[in-house]
Amino acid sequence: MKSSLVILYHREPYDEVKENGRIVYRDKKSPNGIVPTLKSFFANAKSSTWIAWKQVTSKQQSNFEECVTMEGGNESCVVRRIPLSAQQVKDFYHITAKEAFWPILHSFPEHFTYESSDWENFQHINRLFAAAACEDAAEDALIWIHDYNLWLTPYYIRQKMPSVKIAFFHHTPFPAADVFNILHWRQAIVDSLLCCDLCGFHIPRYVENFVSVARSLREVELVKRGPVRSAFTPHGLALAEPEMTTQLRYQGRTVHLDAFPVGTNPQYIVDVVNSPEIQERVTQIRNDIGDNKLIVSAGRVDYVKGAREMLLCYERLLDRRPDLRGKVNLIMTAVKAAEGMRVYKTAQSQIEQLVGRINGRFSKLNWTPIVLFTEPVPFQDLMAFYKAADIAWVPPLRDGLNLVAKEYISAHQGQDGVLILSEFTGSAVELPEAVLTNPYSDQHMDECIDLALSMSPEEQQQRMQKLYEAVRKYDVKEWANHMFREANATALTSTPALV
Ligand code: GDG
Repeated sequence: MKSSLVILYHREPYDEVKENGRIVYRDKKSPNGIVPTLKSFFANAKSSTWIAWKQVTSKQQSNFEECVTMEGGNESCVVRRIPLSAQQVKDFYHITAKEAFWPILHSFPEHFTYESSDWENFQHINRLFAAAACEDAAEDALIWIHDYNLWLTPYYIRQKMPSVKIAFFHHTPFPAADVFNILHWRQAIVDSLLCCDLCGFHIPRYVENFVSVARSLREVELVKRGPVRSAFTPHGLALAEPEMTTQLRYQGRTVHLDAFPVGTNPQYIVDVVNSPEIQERVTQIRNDIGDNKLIVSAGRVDYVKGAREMLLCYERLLDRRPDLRGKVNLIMTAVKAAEGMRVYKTAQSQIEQLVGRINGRFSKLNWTPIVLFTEPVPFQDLMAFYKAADIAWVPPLRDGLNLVAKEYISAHQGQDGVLILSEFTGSAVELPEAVLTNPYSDQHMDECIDLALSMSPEEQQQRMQKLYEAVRKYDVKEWANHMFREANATALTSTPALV
């Protein structure tokens, strides 16, 4: 049976475990994150395909099982893995994506490297994804593609399947035209995105940036535009937009545009932090640090995430305010990048050196200012850190959205806590009651940490209640539901492609 829903996402939706010498594809343990939500739609469709890539050796390639079903799953919900060699993965994900696309998407043109990119490999892998999708999709299927790694798949799919419905979601920021257009391959990328029925972004600013890129390169017609939804702050913030384009027309096709930010799973986080086991961990952490203020910072090592700026601010804090030495603790996860991502080496050593310097300068026998984890901490521990922390510090220089901010809010259930959030994250437009900070300004960073450390419990609660309301309303299920609603609605207004 052909699939009515095809999801293209770089990660597989299960954990691969070996049991009695046999490989079993088992449900992922944690229901947090995007994959479990997407998977519930995948598993509930009458017939569906999930397409991801899998690294294989040349020996494994010869008898590679491309299609698998999950343990206990519906036989008509198939996971298709595109087998890639280590070299293809390196060229595609570690070099072309991370050294050329990522810096442009995050408005860091100074990190952009053209020479090392392998565009042909990128095209080839996108073609493999598109061919797999076309093989499985029904004529009227919905194909949902995720992120810039698959930028070209809409084009390849559209060539073969003019009437299939294509929705694309960008998880990263979409930069202004004068930055995006640095990309040598900009026309091919934009032509492909213009083959979609629905192109989704986290916030209206990214939609508007995409529109200005499209208009700078092609004769697209603006069809519909209007005020942004009430979920978004329309004025006064770095990434605020009062209005947004919702329909374009190009070569006889209507392209719907929309902003619907990814959410988290607040109920699950609340259940975890309220469990006796985590409550005990939280009490233990609080007992260990006494009356000290606890700050948490979580994320991957990446120069866009602002860890360096945060650490320098923390160092200035301890320099400026000797009264705080011994009275404040920072727990930081800076999960190191996969082997082979040379672009993150400098960022990682910067973090390690700064943490070493700060701890070396200020530690006392009974107090260490920063505890750093470079390996991922277990999810339960992270939730205990969130719950125990007085402050979450989220300082990216640029971030598509940022889920850590939403997870911290969920863990505090509108009661207490302070969120310091960079204005340059997509989340800031949804969460204006956070302490919004400008990571490009030392002075502003200093003012924000001072404010967070001295905020009264009443003000904390006032802000957190509003933040919690927003996070609960736009959770990860609402994000996926929004996409399905909008993608289905496009059928009413779209005209099939001219072939
Ligand atoms: C991309 C975009 C966009 C962090 N440390 C640990 C750990 N984490 C988890 C957090 C959170 C996730 O990693 C990070 O999510 P973000 O949203 O902050 O960032 P990216 O990974 O860069 O994701 C981003 C997102 O896509 C969704 O569209 O928001 O802008 O860049 O869930 O909890 N988890 C565990 N241990 C850790 O040490 N277990």
